Amino acid sequence: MKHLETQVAIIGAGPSGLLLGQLLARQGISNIILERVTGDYVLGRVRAGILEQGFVDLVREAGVADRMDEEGASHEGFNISIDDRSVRIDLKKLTGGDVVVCYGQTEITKDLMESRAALELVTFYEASDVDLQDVTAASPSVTFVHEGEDYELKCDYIAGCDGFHGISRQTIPEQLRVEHERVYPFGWLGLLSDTPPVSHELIYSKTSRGFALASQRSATRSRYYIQVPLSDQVEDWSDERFWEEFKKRLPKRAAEKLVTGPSIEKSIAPLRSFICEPMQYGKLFLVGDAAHIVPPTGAKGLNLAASDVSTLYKILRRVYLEDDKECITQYSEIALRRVWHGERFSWWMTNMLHNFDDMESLDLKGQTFERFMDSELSYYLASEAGQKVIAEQYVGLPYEDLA
Ligand code: FAS
Ligand code: PHB
Repeated sequence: MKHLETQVAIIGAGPSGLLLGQLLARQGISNIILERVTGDYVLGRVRAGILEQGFVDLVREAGVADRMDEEGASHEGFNISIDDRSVRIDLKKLTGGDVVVCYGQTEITKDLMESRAALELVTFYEASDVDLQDVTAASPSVTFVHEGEDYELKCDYIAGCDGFHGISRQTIPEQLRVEHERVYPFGWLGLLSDTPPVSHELIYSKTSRGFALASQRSATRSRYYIQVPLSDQVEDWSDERFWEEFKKRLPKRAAEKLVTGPSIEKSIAPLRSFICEPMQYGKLFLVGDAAHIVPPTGAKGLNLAASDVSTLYKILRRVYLEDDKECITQYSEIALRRVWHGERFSWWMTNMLHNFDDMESLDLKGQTFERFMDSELSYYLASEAGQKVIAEQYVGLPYEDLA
């Protein structure tokens, strides 16, 4: 058994773990990251694309914003269309100046990985059998296997940044966890292509055929989604079938401009709302997808992970730089307040924009539920007050400071 020590053990080298590790290192707080798969595998997962201002500010504070500032695109608005009627949500005007940045999660992760390597910070990729020990004791530890060697990593705190399928959440005793979940009766088929985006701003499109989203990664790379039944497999969808269906779900003016091409990535993501309460137990803190999942309709998943990182970073900075150990009790309450707002917005946008007509929903037949949601969406789009409600949440509610 090889013995190691650090101040903060981080489980998972996704955006949560890498961003936290970078912020802590810049304050001289030592940390070691344990990641189950290879760095290339992490980079191969195509996920989020929209960054709230809070996330952008945190990336700048982490000192890895150069490429994001150069290649990221500032978006001052986005569009919601119902069949062929489009309404532009003017984020900048409705929020008094706030916007979002379009820059892929893959790129952020790459920038963080490169910076971590340049700083020679320790990351164990392909670490297996990761197990959290004595998380309620004064000195917790993490055991794992790497390249056939057994390790014990002693630490002061553990940040569980290991996503929905990680080990950290399961370390909180089941009888102490309250888990809220809503699984949606459809998924998102996503396609990435090196084709010019159909619109310079995002289009969230609700049609009688189902939902579609036109997003992007750059002026030459598009990211598109369509709602599909949960029973569909990605093999059921050739590129041709995707383009034909996607075009039918776009507003006419956009459909006329659609440039198609071969997919460079294509996958189906299930949609769920999930929250684990509390988000901490002893010296263990759950961060990002390890604690919560949102349907991507509100572009909140990655952004909620960022606000968790911000709260935990502020706490650990106060613990180590001001010797204030009491403040750790604030984490879960502060993190959950913002997470629930993000969960509600994502649930609301998902209900308003998707077709529920082929399933029983809540206590209503799909068609009836859908008619309520049509009315809800039309009401909010028809007034500046309603659009302001959407805009304020889309750009991201403010981060909360520690008491
Ligand atoms: P991640 O899941 O990204 O990272 C967790 C890491 O922990 C992984 O690298 C994993 O390998 C590792 N790990 C797991 N178990 C471990 C163990 N036992 N030991 C060591 N390491 C372990 N969000 C949006 O805002 N917009 C989107 O369009 C969007 N699309 C998505 C599509 C899909 C298919 C998925 C799954 C998520 C999507 N999300 C989207 C949400 C996504 O961006 C997450 O919010 C984001 O990846 C969260 O980052 P992390 O918390 O770091 O978790
Ligand atoms: C994306 O670009 O992947 C994206 C953008 C906005 C969303 C979801 C996904 O709401």
